[in-house]
Amino acid sequence: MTDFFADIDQIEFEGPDSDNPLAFRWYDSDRVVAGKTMAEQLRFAVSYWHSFSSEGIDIFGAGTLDRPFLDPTRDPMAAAKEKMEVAFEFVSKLGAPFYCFHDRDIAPEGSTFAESCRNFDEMVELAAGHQDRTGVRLLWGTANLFSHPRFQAGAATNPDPDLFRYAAAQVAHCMNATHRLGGANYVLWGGREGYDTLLNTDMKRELDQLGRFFNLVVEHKHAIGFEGLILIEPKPFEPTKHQYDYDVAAVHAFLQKYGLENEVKVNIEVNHATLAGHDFAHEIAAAFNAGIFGSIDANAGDDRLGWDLDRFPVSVEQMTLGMLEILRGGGFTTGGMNFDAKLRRQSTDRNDLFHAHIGGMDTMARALLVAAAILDDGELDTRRNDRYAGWETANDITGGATLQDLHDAQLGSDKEPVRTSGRQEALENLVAKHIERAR
Ligand code: XLS
Ligand code: NI
Ligand code: NI
Repeated sequence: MTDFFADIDQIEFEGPDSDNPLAFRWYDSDRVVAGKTMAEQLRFAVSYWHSFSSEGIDIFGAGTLDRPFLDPTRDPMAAAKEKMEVAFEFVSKLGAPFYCFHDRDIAPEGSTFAESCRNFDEMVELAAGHQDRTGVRLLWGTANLFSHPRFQAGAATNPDPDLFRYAAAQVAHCMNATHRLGGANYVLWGGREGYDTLLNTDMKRELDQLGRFFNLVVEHKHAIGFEGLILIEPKPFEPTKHQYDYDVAAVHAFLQKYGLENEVKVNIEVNHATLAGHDFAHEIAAAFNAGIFGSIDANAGDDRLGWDLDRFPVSVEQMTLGMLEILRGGGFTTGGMNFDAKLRRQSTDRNDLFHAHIGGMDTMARALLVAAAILDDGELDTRRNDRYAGWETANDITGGATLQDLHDAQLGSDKEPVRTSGRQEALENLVAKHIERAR
């Protein structure tokens, strides 16, 4: 085991009054909240790409973070092995139960597909050893079908069938590896599955290709006996102007059209919801309504910047409203909360990675406590149910009245519908009260 984070010991829970910046104030893994431990409710995962495979580059400048194993002059496999040791040191010291990766995060691309597979297989065996040694588990794996220039026009939706074949092979290999590592789920993020201009794009054809691709993925899942969920991660745009997996509603319609609605669920990312013009909570509720809720990429955007900022979550209120929908829906099964979030480019101390995750985990843990308190108290749900109370006696509508029947009945009645208050502000105050009080 490395001592890359030499001055960090195991991060422990110390409670809300602690002043130790390297302790949890809210995330108490064994504490039971809403029927399960916090660890079971939240199922936190560290994302390998932002934390260990990215050095803080932006479009204007070079990397700023202290990640010596990303030095391009080093032997790629030796560097990948060191990176993996650092990753497992970090996740174990943090006390997160899971991690997530793209194939290319853990192993370098080779000069041929076969060499890439060999590199990856070698690193997967090492990961299996690290998992056994530390008890850290894999929440999900995914294939990177967007970084290499070969994917400039997408993967499954590429106009060139050779690219479709290449992507299919890469996904099969990554699914096998995820299965080998006991991964709880497998994720497909659209990457470059979308388009920039209709001048060169046959949208109908590309959507059919994507439907075919996902059906192949589902068939492969069953062929290898993988029991986790297959998850699609919706995103409205970036890198392409129009991503096909725009939001939960678009993904649900797509899944129904291609016969996948009982096989594939969604991985909802907070910042992607914001980019689509939705609240995080809306996307979660939409997914539960459609029966396709799976997992969460926990991060945050910025109200004024319209791109995928991947900040660590800090808003207890925003996350509370999301957690409320997750608890109402029954919580996670095999999904969890992956911190698809990265350090700001000036956060250059090694320990900043701990501060970022501690803050994110405490924010989500606190949101869980507040959401559980709101449901336990019951007033919010009582008020919501009361708004619909009239439907309990609306037997004419539910019992088959025609439009003409409703017309005739209204004509013979002098009853005016009575308006009642939606009480939004009072309900917002109710949430604020629980945010203040939940401990
Ligand atoms: C990009 C996505 C990506 C996926 C995994 O915006 O969030 O990081 O989560 O491929
Ligand atoms: Ni994202
Ligand atoms: Ni994501």
